[in-house]
Amino acid sequence: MELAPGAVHVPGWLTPRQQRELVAACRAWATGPVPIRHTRLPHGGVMSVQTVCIGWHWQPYKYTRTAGDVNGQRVAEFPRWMVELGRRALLEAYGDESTSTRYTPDTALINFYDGQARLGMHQDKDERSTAPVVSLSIGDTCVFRVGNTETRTKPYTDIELASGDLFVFGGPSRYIYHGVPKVYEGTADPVTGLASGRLNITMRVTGLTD
Ligand code: MD3
Ligand code: FE
Repeated sequence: MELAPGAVHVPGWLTPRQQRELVAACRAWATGPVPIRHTRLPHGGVMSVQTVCIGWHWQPYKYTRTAGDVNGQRVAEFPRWMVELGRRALLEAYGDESTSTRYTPDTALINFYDGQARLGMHQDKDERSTAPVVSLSIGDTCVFRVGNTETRTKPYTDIELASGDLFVFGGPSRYIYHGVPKVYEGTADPVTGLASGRLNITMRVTGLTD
């Protein structure tokens, strides 16, 4: 369903098997060269969400190859299979073969939410590309707040994102304010391999080169 121009939600897009494979891959990245951590914000705050990045490392408010705020190591590479998954996601959401085959995400932010974690309303503006963002959710269901491009406050729409859901944000929705005000703890189906919590993978195009 299209929530706003360019914002397309596809419930249950990932099969249980794909979800299990993604959970396994994310586990390996979470314990890889740059371990998953609570990102520290420049003004002293700490995010309740835990994040690990691949391809490029995001820290507020830039992308680098190495994680200067964690351990200085280079992040794991962005795998080819994830580029293909991103293209299939775009094709599913927009149905446009030529746009999807040109889509080449080079980074993913992998967020892990326990039952208390939240993500405040924000825009994603650190990428130097206007290409769409592909979001995949696994595990506990959450409330996802889709706002507007002008303010971090009303008007907004609250929807639920559940395990296996795909969301693509492109076009006029690329710079929309959005956040995660609540996670419904214990709603995950353990067949995904996640015993508890919520995993969200967002693929992006940084627009950067080395
Ligand atoms: C709309 N993640 O990583 S996914 C983020 O569930 C982020 O972890 C949330 O917001 C999460 O920046 C929401 C949906 C999403 C992701 C990126 C977007 C929506 C977006 C970028 C632009 C517009
Ligand atoms: Fe975001």
